[in-house]
Amino acid sequence: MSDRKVRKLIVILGDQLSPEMSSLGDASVQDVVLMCEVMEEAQYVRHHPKKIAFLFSAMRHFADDLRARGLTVRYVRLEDEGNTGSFGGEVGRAVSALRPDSVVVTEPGEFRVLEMMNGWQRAFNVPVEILDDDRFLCSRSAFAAFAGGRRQLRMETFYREMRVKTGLLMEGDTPAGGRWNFDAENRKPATLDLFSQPRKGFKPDAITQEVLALVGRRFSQHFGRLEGFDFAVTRKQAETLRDRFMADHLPRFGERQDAMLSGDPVLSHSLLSFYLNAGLLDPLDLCRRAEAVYLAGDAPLNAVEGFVRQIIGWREYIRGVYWLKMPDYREMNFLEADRALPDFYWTAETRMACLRQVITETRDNAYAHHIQRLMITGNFAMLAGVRPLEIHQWYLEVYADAYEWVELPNVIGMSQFADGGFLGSKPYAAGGNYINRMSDYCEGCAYDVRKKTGKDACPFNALYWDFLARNEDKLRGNHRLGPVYAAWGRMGPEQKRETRQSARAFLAELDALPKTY
Ligand code: FAD
Ligand code: DLZ
Ligand code: SF4
Repeated sequence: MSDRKVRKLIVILGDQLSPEMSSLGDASVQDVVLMCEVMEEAQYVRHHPKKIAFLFSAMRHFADDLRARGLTVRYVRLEDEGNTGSFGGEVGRAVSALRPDSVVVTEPGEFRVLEMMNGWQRAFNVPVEILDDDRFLCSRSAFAAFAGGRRQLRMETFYREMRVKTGLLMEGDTPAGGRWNFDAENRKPATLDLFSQPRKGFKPDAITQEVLALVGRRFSQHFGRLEGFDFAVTRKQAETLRDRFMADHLPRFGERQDAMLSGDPVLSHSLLSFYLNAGLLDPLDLCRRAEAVYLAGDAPLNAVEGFVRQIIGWREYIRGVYWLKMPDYREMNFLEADRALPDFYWTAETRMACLRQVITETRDNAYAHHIQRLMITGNFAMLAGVRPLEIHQWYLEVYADAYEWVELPNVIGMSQFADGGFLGSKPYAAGGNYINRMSDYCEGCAYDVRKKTGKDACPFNALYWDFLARNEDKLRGNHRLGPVYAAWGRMGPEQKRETRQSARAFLAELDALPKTY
């Protein structure tokens, strides 16, 4: 490696494991690919051990794929001698050792890392080219053009543009089935016929076993169980999961989207976000395959449209908002929430069965599906008034699909309404009734979902009204909340007092809990 002239040093990050990365565009034998396992990335937040194991193993497998393509890879393992522990340190070390003509990298998924990259040219005295990440269908500049000077954005408008742009589920100029959105058909409550077949994973191979030993040794103090790791770690394995989802679960994707059942952490969700976000699967390819299943008559339109909307709609929209609004977005706190994150988010020790269930699944699987994240852990944090930055950090640490570009707007905007309604039109706030309708959690709960106030009443009930009352001056003008404020207005003064007193008593108990994590 050291005797020949190196043209480009191509840097590939842990979530850039796609053969078609823009940085790999015209890669040749004259170039060197740099991949590095670094402590700074594993610990700037304390990632779930399953996420670290997944990425390290997938990175090692991807490096082997690149070598099989004839490329030279400089792969730095976590415990290799001389590992400086950071991206910047490793790029600097590689530049000194190889003296490349230039450094080439695809833009990262986090603002924090982009800032580092912007300093490399100066720090290492070498030209650095940062390319667009064209795995996304909407570039940062195209999204900025869409956003224009609007004060509020809406996903639905963006989504329609993406349908037209990609031609997905289009019949000429009109949407398949005559409607853009079939969500109204996708809200089936929790019933036992929604249970799905348990998902089969993969037995760890020798590379993964070595990584599991490393992660067990170095990251055992992080929240989350490493045991039972069975993720796909190669593109081929991820494609197997993709094909199983298309055949076995996509047809029922829509109707089960909002339901939650204790014995089934996945239902008909795809469980593909780990692989999409790390680059093992391609979003457009996934949508085209889903469309083909619909066209073949093997899945209904409401299911396929719902799935496609999540990917070319929500996923792209969320990324657009992230880059449009960073770095200020991270600090937003429209509702001025100021409570510490309750300790039970780290221990799952709470009498509230819904939170206990979702946090336990999160600890075990590094996964929870969308409604669990939004309407259980997110809803509770917002109702209780938890500081957005703290709950953001929790989400970034505990899910194996979490990278700031996708996690932050989902938390700050969608789930906490901390951006004041830039991303979504109203807060996703709900009391126990909603959770009871959409899940089987309340059956096993120490609290009574039908009771509104008092020590054994479901805490979500009083917290819901307390949240609305507490934030009335900020939220009353929101037209989508008109009916709920009207309902609050109809309550008698005694009922209001009792409700708010019940919420205050619960929150005081919460604040008195010891902090152990
Ligand atoms: P499915 O339900 O099968 O959906 C298919 C795909 O659509 C997903 O794989 C994902 O790529 C995409 N998708 C669906 N909803 C969204 C969305 N709101 N934003 C972006 N993409 C979406 N998603 C992440 O990938 N990483 C995160 O860190 C993350 N944090 C979240 C935090 C909160 C508070 C909330 C409410 C949502 C978050 N999401 C996040 C979005 C969503 O919950 C996950 O993408 C989804 O649960 C992943 O599981 P799945 O692959 O089974 O998804
Ligand atoms: C999440 C993560 C972790 C835990 N470790 C590494 C690593 O050691 N090396 C690496 O290249 N990437 C890692 N990642 C993913 C990065 O954090 C991610 O690429 C950036 O946050 C940009 O999205
Ligand atoms: Fe959650 Fe309330 Fe139902 Fe208990 S009763 S599971 S706290 S919603």
